[in-house]
Amino acid sequence: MKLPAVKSPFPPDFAWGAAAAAYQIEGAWNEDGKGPSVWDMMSHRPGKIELNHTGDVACDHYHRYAEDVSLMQAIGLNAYRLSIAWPRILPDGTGTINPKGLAFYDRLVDSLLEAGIQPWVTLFHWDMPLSLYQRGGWLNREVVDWFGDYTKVVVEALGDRVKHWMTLNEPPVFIALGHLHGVHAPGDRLPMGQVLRAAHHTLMAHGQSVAAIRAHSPQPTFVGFAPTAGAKVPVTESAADIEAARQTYFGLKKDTVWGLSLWNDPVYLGKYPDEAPEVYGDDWPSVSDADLKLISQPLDFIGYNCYTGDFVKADASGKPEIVPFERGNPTGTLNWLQLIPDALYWAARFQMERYGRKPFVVTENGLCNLDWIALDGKIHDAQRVDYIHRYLLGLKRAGSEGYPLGGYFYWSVMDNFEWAEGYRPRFGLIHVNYETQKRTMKESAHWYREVIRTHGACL
Ligand code: IFM
Repeated sequence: MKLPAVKSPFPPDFAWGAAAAAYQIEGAWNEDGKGPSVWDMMSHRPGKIELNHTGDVACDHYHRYAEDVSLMQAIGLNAYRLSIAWPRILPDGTGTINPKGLAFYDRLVDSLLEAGIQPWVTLFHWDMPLSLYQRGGWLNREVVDWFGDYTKVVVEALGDRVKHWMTLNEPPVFIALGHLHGVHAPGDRLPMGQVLRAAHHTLMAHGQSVAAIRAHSPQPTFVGFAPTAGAKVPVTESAADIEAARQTYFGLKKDTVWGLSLWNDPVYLGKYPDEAPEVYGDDWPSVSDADLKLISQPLDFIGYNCYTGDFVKADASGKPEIVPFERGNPTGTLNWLQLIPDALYWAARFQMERYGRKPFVVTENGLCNLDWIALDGKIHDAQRVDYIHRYLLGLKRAGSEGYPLGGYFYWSVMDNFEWAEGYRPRFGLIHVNYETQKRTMKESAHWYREVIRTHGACL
């Protein structure tokens, strides 16, 4: 008897990917005409980054990209998420184009395509040109046009080969950590009113960039962005706990910009959450209909960077309550990274309930671990394997329940510069020896290869 074929929750064109970002891996910080970025400024200031590490050399990917692409091919990736360094293309942020900068991404994109790997390009992963910061950066409304013009340059150069685009990576992080808490570049601690104004400009710049991609791409595109927020997972699947988790996921809090709805509602629904003016009071910026129209350019997928989250329950009166982690709950080597196995299921479900059904793309997910090369020459990162496995099972459940899936990008393809924490946290599928630049595939890379080969059937 022939058994009926079981439909895979992962569609045939599912992107099995890994990600990285320009400043974290490229190095070559001042080569071939690149201008300085806010991260060059920040990392060169003594005491700002753990052990005063910088991205000056990083993984030297700028010179070693061919080897890196071969390793991606060896893992079997069919997609790689890279970011473009804005100051490599436009050293001053606007105006004169640096052809050598564009040529690097030209070579990288060609190598990826030759290796059968689709480039998914992020236009901004935090390295704003320093000269634009000196003109006000995200606080200056002109940033909307600066980012739109930069997008046009990149899309005109790469759009014949690149179909998949993301505008911004994790706007809540570069706005909160960079402009409110001062621990990421540019290192500012601004009052909340200014932070919210910068956030609004960021979203408008996203909209302008989407419009520029659509206007200048010579081929059909797949466009989105990559916000982040901790997932909220109900402790039980009772209706009350699910509702409590949903409310917490989309709720806003005064004095922070971490709420997912602050970023996603204007993008997908064309309006800020109704509660925003009340929550933020006098700090709330003035927002016009035209601004919201620009921000809410239709997107092709729901992107989401997801690492961690919280468990939530309804208390006796039905009010949401965060359930503290059990002592000893598994974490990464960064404390904020808690293991929340069902995170991707609940994130996909809650987001699609609110924003409609579009392919859900996990634009980042990963674990920083204590990885080193063992005496047998291998890297036994069993915890990373287990972490990815559990999160992918959550994603698989979402797919099995009919939520459309578009892709999964492990963060990161290789160990790299983890911002304020320097090179200590290792997230990679590939181990990097920063002294020799030797790359070694970790066990997780071999395991992920099998997941990709079986199109998720081995999960
Ligand atoms: O390394 C970062 C990345 O740049 C943005 N998302 C989270 C990662 C791990 O912290």
